[in-house]
This record gives sequence, structure tokens and C-alpha cells, in this order.
Amino acid sequence: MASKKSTTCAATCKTVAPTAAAKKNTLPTQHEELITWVKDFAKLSQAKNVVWCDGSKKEYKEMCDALVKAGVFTPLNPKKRPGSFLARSHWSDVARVEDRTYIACKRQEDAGPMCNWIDPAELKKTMTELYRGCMKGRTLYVIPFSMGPIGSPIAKIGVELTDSPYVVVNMHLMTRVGTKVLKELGKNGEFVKCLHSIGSPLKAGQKDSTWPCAPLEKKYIAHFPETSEIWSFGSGYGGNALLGKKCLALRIASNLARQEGWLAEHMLILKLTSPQKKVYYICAAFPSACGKTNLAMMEPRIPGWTVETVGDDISWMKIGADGRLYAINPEAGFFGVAPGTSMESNPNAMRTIAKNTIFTNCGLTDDGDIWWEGMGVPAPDHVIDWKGVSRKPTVNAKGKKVFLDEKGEEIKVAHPNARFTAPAAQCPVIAAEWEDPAGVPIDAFLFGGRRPTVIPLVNQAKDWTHAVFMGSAAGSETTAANLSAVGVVRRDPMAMLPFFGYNAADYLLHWLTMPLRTSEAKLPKVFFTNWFRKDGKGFMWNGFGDNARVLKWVCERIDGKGKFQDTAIGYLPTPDALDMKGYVDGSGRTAGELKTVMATLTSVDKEGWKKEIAAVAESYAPFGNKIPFVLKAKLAEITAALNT
Ligand code: TSX
Ligand code: MN
Repeated sequence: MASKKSTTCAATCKTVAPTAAAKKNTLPTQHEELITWVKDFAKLSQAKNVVWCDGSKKEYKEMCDALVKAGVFTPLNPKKRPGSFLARSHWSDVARVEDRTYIACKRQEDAGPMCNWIDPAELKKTMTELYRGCMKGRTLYVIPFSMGPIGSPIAKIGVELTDSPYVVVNMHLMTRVGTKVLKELGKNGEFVKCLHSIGSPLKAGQKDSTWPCAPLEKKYIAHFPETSEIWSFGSGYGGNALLGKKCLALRIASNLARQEGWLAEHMLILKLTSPQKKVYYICAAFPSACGKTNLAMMEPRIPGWTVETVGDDISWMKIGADGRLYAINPEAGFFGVAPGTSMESNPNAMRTIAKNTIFTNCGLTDDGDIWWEGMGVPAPDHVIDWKGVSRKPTVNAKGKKVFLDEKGEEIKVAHPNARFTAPAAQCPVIAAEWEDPAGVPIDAFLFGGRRPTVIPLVNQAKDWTHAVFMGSAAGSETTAANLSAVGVVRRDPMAMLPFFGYNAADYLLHWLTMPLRTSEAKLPKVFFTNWFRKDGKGFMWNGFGDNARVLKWVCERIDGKGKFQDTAIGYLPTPDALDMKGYVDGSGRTAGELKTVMATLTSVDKEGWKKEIAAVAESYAPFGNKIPFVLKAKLAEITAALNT
């Protein structure tokens, strides 16, 4: 499976002293700490052999071929999806496991109420026993990777040890991998140690399954922020296994960012160009299912404006020499939710995944292509579902093609969390500067959520404390799809709820101190947006390409223009402030109805906001006295303004 160029050291690894090996140049690095760590883990895990990944195209191809041979990957039709594969996970290993995700620091208070805390010494003891012999019969891959362009002053290096070839090929697409990273690391460079095992050793002669993993009670996604280590066990899926993404770039990086005075955020990065060719860079943080990837690649529905993509998920930002905040995308690919992605919702994502893409848990059509719900193409007359079962649709009472299981219950062909993994460079609207090691200067932050009531279309923060308050209040109203009580707001501060690497109250305090590191005037302007307001006719705002109308107003505000009203809750656009030329309401509202809708979307629902403020105050309760006082003061200030 390894390329000839990769340095393999079969069972001999245990007997060859790494120092000697390094001197003889049989390993691709002379980094003693790295070599010793790999050697020790190879010994503990009892891996059959060790492969140092070189990151080459050849290595990628050979590993994909081996995955096909092993029955893990189904090659897709080269005419329809060249260079692409479909993987099906085990039915139980389909998403991040939040209750098995831990922040292991010495003091529980440092993890805070939003993180699962566990004592690091205790957890290391437990996990060491799980890791003992966990790679029997398997290859240990060493993946040196860079989060961010190699050599960028904002980038960080990690090394992931894994027994999953699926992880290796996904890391190839999602990060910068291989020898060039080891070269940058040198003999003494710092790196984040990332351990990963699927937790399913192979006995001699035992036939492997196509998605080996451990049961839920043995799964652990552990972070040790005090030593910048990640230990993952038992899952091969996405954020549990591709450790550069959520584990390193958000949970560990948020700790490093606090220590070092920068920001590691769950934000897309987009480049917006006006008809006058003025360029604006905007970061946006939204909870899941708000369409972050869609916004990052959006096709504006106002002539002359263009959107280009810098990143769709994570933004690392440092203050530059000029005092402005510069952002890089630490990733090199997109690991996007497939269902719902269509030529209507995200044409540029559809173009990005036309080739060289790994699909996980999608449906497979008879012509060797993939299919999912909300793809915008009719359901096929025969399909293999994500569990590998052959299905034919039936037509339901509403005349819609649906798929039924053996009990006659409607099922999904693609798992709702089915994914595509694709190189960012394939995105037709990727910004030319997306890999600029210096990053791009950020003009605005957007926060948001799915809020069918009360929250206006767009609202500008009056000052930085107000901005942090807005971020802390982000969240989405629950729907039948997320299986809890419908119509309750699930708070997701800064869209970081599943990704905080330390006490969220300290995190808000870190945000509040940003103006002390530069001047408030040089920080991005901050806005809260809500594309999801509803009335009796459905969604009140078209969203998608029409969001460019909101972004245009945001740019006007950045430039100190744009008509606005100074209200109790922030600066709102006047009802006529947005450029609505050519807007056609998707629900068929008349011009008069549209006028009423725009008035509602840009006004303050005073009673609704009093309840909203009380709900935000309640969401601070778990922090007790740790919540920064200025945020409570901001609550009181807005309440007072609402009452006058
Ligand atoms: O991604 C979305 N965005 C941002 C796009 C740039 N979605 C999809 C969310 C699920 C991932 C949206 N859904 C957006 C949006 O702005 N707005 C909505 C709500 C909506 C859905 C459908 C219609 C209008 C609004 N219209 C019709 O169906 C005709
Ligand atoms: Mn995300």
C-alpha cells in the first residue's frame, strides 16, 4: 500500500534505534522527538509496520487503489466522476461523537460548562490501555501535516499517527501533507501530537471489515490542551478521525490562540468584490445547517458583485503589522455535508466535487454516480443506499418518489451527514490569494443562526462589547430534524459550542480583550444576520444569492455609508436601505407584501427582544461569576433601551 518512496520499516522498527536510523537517512526526518514518539507508539499499538507518508500524488493514488482492492472504496464512473470514490462507513460511525469528546486539563474550571471535562492523568491511563495492541495486524501511518500554507507565520504543524488508510487519503485532500512538512519542521520544530486509532486490531488470518471501528463506549475524542495533544480512539469518521480539522484547528488552536493573542474561529472566509472593484474580506460564524459552505461560494444575485472563497469552515486570525486582523484558511479542502447540495443551493460546490472527490455515505446509482436527497435531480429508479442495500423508489400519496425500508417506513438513500471531501483548489471561485501565507485582512464578522422569529435580517453591533455579546447570543431554533423540543433556541455561542477547547467564559473574555491588542477601529465591523425569518407564507427572505444584498449593505457600513437606524438592539438598515433591484420573492409575494416583509425584517420587535434578552441572560447562568461583567452590563443596557 505504501509507495516505494515512503520509508517503511516493517517489524524491524522496534529494534532499529531511531537515532541511528535517522543518521543512516532511512527515515525522512531527523526530528528526534518525533522519531521517538512514533517509535513508542508503534511499540504500544503493536502495529505490523510503520509508513511515513510523503504526501505525493503517487502515494494518494496507490492508497486509493488499495482501498478499492480492499472493498472500502467503490470507484465511481470515470466519465461521470473522474478520480472519485464512494466509501460507506459502519452504520454506527456516521458523525462526531459529542458526548465522547473531552477536554482533559488539570482543573475542571479551565474546561468550563460547555466542555466535557475529564482528568488528563486518568484519561491517559484509560486510553493507553485501549491503545495497547490496537494496531495489531495493521499499518501505522505517520502523517505530517500543516494547517495553513506551509511556512505561513499563522500556520501550525501537526503529525497524525493513524491505522486508517481512509484517514490518510482524506488528510491528503484536507491538509498539506508529507515530506515538505517534515522539511519545514526541521530537527526541533514544534508540532501537535495527534494519535488516532480505529480501535479494531486484526488477529492473524482474520478477515477485515470495510469500516472497522470500536463501539461507542470505547470511543474517545480527547484533547490535552496543556500539552497540545490529541488522542482519538474508536472512530474513523470525519471530525473524530481527521484530527487537523475540529480537534487541532479549533479545540487545540483556540487554546494556543488565547495564549498567543490571536483567534481560531469556526468561520468561513469570503472575498467580496464590488462593481468598482473594491475588495472586502468577510468572516462568518453560523451554527450547523445554516449554509456556511453555500455562503462561502455564493453566486450574488446583484449585477457586478462577485464572491470568491477563501475558506468554508475555519479561520485563523492574527493581528498584522498595520494593526488589522489577517486571516488564513488552515485547511486545504472541503469536508462538506452532501445532502441538500445542488445546482440551486450551491452550484460552485457541485462544480468543485465534479472530480477527484471522496464521497462518504452517499447513495450509488446504476451508472456509477452518487445521489443524495436534495441534489436537485430526480431520484433514480434503482440505487444502493448508504448502508449498501439495493433500493427502488415507490411513489407516495403526494406523487413524490420515496424510498421505503422493509417495514414500509421512509428512509434516506444518503445518510443526512453524508460528506464530500474535495480539494479547495478545484473550487471554480476559489480566491487567487487563498493560500497567501500572510492571510487576508478581515473587514467584517457575521454571526447568525436559524431564527424564524424576532431576529432581524441584519443588525450591526455598535461597539466591540456589543459585537461579542452578539456572538455569544448566536444559536438556532430547534426543528423536527434535530430531534429535540421544537421551537426552542439552542444557543451556540460564536458557533463554537462543540468546538470550545477551554472555558467558554474565558473565551468570551479573550474576544473582549482584542481591542487591547490593536485599536477597536482596526478590528472588523460586526453584524448579526438571520436568513431564516418566517411568516404565514414561509421564509420571508430568499437567501442564497440574494444575501449579496445584505453583504452590499455591510460593505456600505464598513465604508461609513449605508442608510441605518440607531435602535436599542443595534444599527439596523432602514426598510429601503438594501439594494432590492431585480429581487423576485420566492414565495410569490406581491410588491406590497414584500414592502411589509422588508419593514418587518428591519424593525425591532420590542416584546420579542425583551424575551430574547432574558433568554441570553439565562444562557449565561451556567458560567456563574465567570461570565465577563461587561456582557451582563450590555444586557442591562439593551434592556433599558428597549424599555424607553
Ligand atoms: O444555505 C442557505 N443559505 C445561505 C446561502 C448562501 N440555506 C440553506 C440552509 C441549509 C444548509 C438557506 N435556506 C438560506 C440561505 O440563505 N435561506 C434558506 C431558507 C429558504 C429556503 C428556500 C427558499 C427560501 C428561503 N425558497 C424556496 O424554496 C423557493
Ligand atoms: Mn464546521
